[in-house]
Amino acid sequence: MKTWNIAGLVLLGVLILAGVWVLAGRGTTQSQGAQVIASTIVSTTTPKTQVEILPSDNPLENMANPVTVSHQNSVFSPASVKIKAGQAVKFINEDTNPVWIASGPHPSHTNYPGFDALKGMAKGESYLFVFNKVGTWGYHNHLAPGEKGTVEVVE
Ligand SMILES: [Cu+2]
Repeated sequence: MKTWNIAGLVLLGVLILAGVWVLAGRGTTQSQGAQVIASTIVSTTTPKTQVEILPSDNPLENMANPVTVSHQNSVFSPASVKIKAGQAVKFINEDTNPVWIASGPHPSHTNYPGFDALKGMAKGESYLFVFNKVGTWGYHNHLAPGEKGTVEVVE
């Protein structure tokens, strides 16, 4: 009887240790995930000059890791980016005035058919576009055509 109790206690102890180990393991995984997300945000928002990113073969991955261009104080930043074909660019409006991203020339937007948000986006909204065509593509804010930027797409 006494032996059985000791065996039961040992088994209980092992179960508790296993539970703690599983919980600790989950906690580590979550914090690593948060670090990866944080470093991605930092790396996509810091560059102020030209950036070049190798796209992966996976279109969904290219959509998930876009080059970021922000519109702030009526200026696109960075104003020109250089990317590989297949790379996504995410245009984010950080101004209170709406921004409508569109390919040149204004107002026909015919240089790169499809590269046109077709509407203004409010502050905090973004427009994601995957550039598959090689070339230098000028774009502008259709609601303030003097505000311009360039996306250079290379092989
Ligand atoms: Cu326009």
